Amino acid sequence: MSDIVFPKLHFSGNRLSGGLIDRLARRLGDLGDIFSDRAAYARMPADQVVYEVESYFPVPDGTEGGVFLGITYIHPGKVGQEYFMTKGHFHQIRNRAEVYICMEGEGMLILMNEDHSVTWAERMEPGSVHYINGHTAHRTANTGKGVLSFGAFWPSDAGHDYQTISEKGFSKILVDINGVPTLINKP
Ligand code: S6P
Ligand code: ZN
Repeated sequence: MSDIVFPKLHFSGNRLSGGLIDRLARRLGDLGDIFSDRAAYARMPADQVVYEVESYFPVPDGTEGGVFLGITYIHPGKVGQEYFMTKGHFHQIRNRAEVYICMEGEGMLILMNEDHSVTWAERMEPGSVHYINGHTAHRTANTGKGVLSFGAFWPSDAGHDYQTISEKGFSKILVDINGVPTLINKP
């Protein structure tokens, strides 16, 4: 299999091209269970795009030994005081790690341990590199006024467990308190 030639991709600063790129958009209507302020959520348009992801999957999902990559673009905004953010997940194979590299904007990488007892956050700014250890749930929030974009690189057999986060969430949420992104216990 080592003789397969993979295309060289190109990242323009706001778009990935050159290969078979998978594109998805997550709208408020797709994210009903992640935001805490239900009344604020109900007042917002369901078709508003919260984030977009461009991914490159050079090998079939589940292949051991490959690497996937994705660029995530989170738009600025809040639901109530909670910043626009990704759904968040554990990897299906829990010990699979991941690396994020922030390219544009301001944000926070929110992390939670496997038994949900500890949630913490790392600040993202252009050039910041984040190693996400296995067994750690991860989600990102845009705390700035422009788009937050970052690259992600993860093993092709990692898989995604969204169900656990959908049912239990993270133990803390990231909210704007007087202009300062602050982690607080989930109401
Ligand atoms: C994949 C990696 C990212 C996220 C993306 C969207 O392992 O962590 O590419 O998929 O940031 O987040 P989510 O939680 O909706 O997949
Ligand atoms: Zn991941």
